Amino acid sequence: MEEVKKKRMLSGIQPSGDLHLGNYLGAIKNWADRVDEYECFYFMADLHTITVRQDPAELRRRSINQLAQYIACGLDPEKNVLFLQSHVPAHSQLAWVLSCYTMFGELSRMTQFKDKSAKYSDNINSGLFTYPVLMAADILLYQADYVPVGEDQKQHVELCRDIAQRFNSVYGDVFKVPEPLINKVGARIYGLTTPGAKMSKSVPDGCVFLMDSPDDIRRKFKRAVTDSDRENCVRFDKENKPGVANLMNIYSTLTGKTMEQIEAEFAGQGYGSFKPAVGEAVIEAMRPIREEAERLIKDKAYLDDVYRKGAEAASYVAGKTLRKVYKKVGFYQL
Ligand code: ATP
Ligand code: LTN
Repeated sequence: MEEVKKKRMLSGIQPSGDLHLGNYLGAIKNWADRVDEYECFYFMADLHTITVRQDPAELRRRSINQLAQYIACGLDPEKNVLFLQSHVPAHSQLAWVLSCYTMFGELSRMTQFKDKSAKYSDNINSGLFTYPVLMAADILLYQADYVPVGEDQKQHVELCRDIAQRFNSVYGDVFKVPEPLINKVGARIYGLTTPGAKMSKSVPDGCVFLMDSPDDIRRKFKRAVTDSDRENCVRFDKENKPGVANLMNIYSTLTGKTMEQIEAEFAGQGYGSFKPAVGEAVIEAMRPIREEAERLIKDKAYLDDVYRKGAEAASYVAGKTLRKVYKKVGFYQL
């Protein structure tokens, strides 16, 4: 029987902060679960991070620590291609070509550019502006079918599709036109102290980092915001009790229990027992991840080897696309 070729999935995360429970439940855990179905490429987008100023030592530390954390979360390097963007020069090379097929007006409309140029008004560099072109290169080099991203990145993937279609209309079918895969709404985790906003590293008090100690996690859950109606009852009501709903969502995702089962489990007990119980469930879920990541971080030779093999596998695929593009646009071949 003929073997069916797996569809290809690709995504990147900027190594611009430590990974948290939102990243894990909203993204990485789902990636790890998809490995048998798809051929998967995941990379650390270090080239993208320097669109805002980075401390070089911190960037270096995060680029390797994040790999350890990805592996510890279940992204097996034997089954997924894991690599660092700057190790594969084809990303920068294709980005230049694509920048000549991307319109100034298109880039001006990107909401991330507008947000970031307001936030970093003293450093509106051209990399911040052309960020989506590099992202399009990341995706198109691998002929990816699907790109799992958060809602905020959808506009960039759509621009990538437009660039691919524009290029293809001139030169024939060079690029696969990718589809964005947007995380389900249920996968959105909110901050423990700010249930109206997503869990984010910029609010560290309400953010559970994968590398937090059990004591840190306990403390954060103790301080979690529940609701203001003083009902003190564990009930799933997103509208009126967003804090409780968020904790229930976390608990449900980790234990597999339904909202009804959780309501029954804590009936008559109030938040005093519920909050620590969610904290303990998170501690237990994070423990093996943290311990494995700590072990891997000490094994730099192994991590370097993963990056080396990842870059090799990625370069092979990316190189094929880049050569085709160079030929199509008319660069003289030796
Ligand atoms: P920040 O913490 O500064 O808001 P971030 O952690 O969102 O940044 P990204 O690189 O934008 O970092 O996110 C990486 C992935 O994690 C994306 O797929 C994003 O959708 C997902 N993600 C991030 N935060 C959450 C969250 N709170 N809930 C669910 N998924 C999340
Ligand atoms: N811009 C994305 C990170 C990113 C990415 C990519 C995601 C860079 N290149 C290619 C998917 C595909 C972000 O900030 N989350």
